[in-house]
Amino acid sequence: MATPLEEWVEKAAQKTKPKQIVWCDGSEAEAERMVETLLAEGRTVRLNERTHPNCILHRSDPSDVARTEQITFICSRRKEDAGPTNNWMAPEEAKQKVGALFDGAMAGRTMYVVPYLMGPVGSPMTRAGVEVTDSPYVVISMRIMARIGKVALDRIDKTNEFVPGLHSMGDLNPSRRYVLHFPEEKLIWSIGSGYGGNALLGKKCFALRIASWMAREQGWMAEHTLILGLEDPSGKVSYMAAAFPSACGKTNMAMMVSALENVGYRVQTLGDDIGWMQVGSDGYLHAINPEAGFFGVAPGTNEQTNPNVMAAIQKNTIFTNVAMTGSREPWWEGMTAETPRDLTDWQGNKVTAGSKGPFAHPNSRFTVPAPQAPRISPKWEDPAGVPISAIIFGGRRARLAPLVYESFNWQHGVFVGASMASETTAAITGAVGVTRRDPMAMLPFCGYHMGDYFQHWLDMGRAIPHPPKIFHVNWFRKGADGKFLWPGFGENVRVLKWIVERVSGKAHAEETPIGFVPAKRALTLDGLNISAENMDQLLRVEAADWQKEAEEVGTYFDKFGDRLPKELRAEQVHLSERLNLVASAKT
Ligand code: GTP
Ligand code: SPV
Ligand code: MN
Repeated sequence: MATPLEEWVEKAAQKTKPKQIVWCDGSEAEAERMVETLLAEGRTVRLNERTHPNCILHRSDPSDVARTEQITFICSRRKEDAGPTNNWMAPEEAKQKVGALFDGAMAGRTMYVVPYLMGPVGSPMTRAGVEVTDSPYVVISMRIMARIGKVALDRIDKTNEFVPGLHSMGDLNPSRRYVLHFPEEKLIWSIGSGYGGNALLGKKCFALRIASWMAREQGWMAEHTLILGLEDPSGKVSYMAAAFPSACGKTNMAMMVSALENVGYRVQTLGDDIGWMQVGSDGYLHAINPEAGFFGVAPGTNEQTNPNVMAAIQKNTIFTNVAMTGSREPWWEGMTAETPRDLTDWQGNKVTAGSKGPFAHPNSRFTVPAPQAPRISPKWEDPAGVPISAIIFGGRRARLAPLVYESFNWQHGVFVGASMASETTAAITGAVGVTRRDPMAMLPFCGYHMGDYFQHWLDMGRAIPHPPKIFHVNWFRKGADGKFLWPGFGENVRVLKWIVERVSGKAHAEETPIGFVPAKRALTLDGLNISAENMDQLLRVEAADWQKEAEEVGTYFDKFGDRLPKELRAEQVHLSERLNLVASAKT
């Protein structure tokens, strides 16, 4: 008798009509066969075997270079359950309309069946998925990003539980591109894209959109967070999860080489994009990284900004849409001060004297196995996860938000997350640099009504006996000259140190209407060449600007109607009142 998995694969094959079906085991030999297929297809090349052993460069279709939010839908039975921040399509309509595109979509092609686990083997938080795809690039990417093959099949055989995901490249025409989620059925359909979060279905589709829905049903959290450990001079490690929007610094922070290593503060890497969190038997919120690799932004990465990333991606790495030097090494803007001669751009064209950059796509990326991170934490695959003592929200705010502030308590921290905003980046198709609200960095990833999601955060706070403290950071504040005020990257450890010291009640802070900011001299700035004036600007809380912000947040909250938790409205009103008090004290 056929298993539920075999039945589902059979149904997918009947619809898409591939010429053959290959069940993937995740082996080295299989990966090698995929690479051979990709080389023959002509959009992939091998990189320099000596400098970059077992590395390839893949060039995606030029119309398919980032996550596409306009064609991403939540197909819940009721429209109101998707909420005002998601695109919605009725499940029957979605199945008809997009089902037609899947009809015969794999004709003449191979269907690969990729069973995978999200989470470490043996963790109670781990879940299984199966992606069928006609893209060998997706298969080798999934092999790095998740645990695929036998480990996953074994689990599915035992439980018969898996999230099915149907993926086809389709014809890559953006007008026939769809990423659909059926949360009640726990089903994913994606067609017309072979790039990143659109196509690696374990990542955003399962581990965030479907998982956020599951998490609310089951009392846990699925969040767009890195996970790191900060080791102090005594050897104690404090774990933190940080939620920043796409291309706002998670990978870099998780893999940071600390500027305070010489005094004993080191950063350990556990995850760079997604955290699944559950209350542990010790009463702390425990986090696992459901992924097994990092899909990181290439541009801006170099030996100064992040030597750990540079070391990690020397081998066994897939580069996508980066440029290539004459000696077949990967290259991108920000890697070296000078553009190398004899460069090939991300579309495979020779760069000539008249060529205009950028030569690597701004959302070009590397896909690298997590264990290659030089400071991977010994606990990164701990089935129990790690206890989180701080949750950090952040984003790109050229103005307004100080370098760091601490919320007054969990409820206020949820307000800080819910009212977050950030300037858009190249990780998403569309305009770059537009400030938009992105609650908890989950705007594109929350699989249900955002108002209910806020309520879930509030409920979780009550369910965690020892809740993490909640902070907000901004590495991207700019001065009047338009330059970043803060050096960022490895220097960010100075902020993490203050955060950990606040958690243990040691660091000094000054109370402001928006929360606690570091008191004068509370941040360790030894060895950093930064002017007192810049530090003042970085930590300044401008009441007039914040009053405007509080009003805008109030208007934003109106969107959620009666699904906005009243606690958050109260927090917004209290913020305005505190700001008014400060303003009237001044005059
Ligand atoms: P996603 O994978 O899209 O979720 O992105 P991410 O949040 O992991 O962002 P990532 O660390 O890849 O950084 C994105 C861009 O921001 C890169 O170009 C980095 O070089 C840059 N960046 C990261 N951290 C800092 C920082 O502290 N300061 C400044 N100025 N730039 C940073
Ligand atoms: C993001 O956009 O947040 C990413 C990249 O992490 S992708 O996987 O393409 O969604
Ligand atoms: Mn991300």
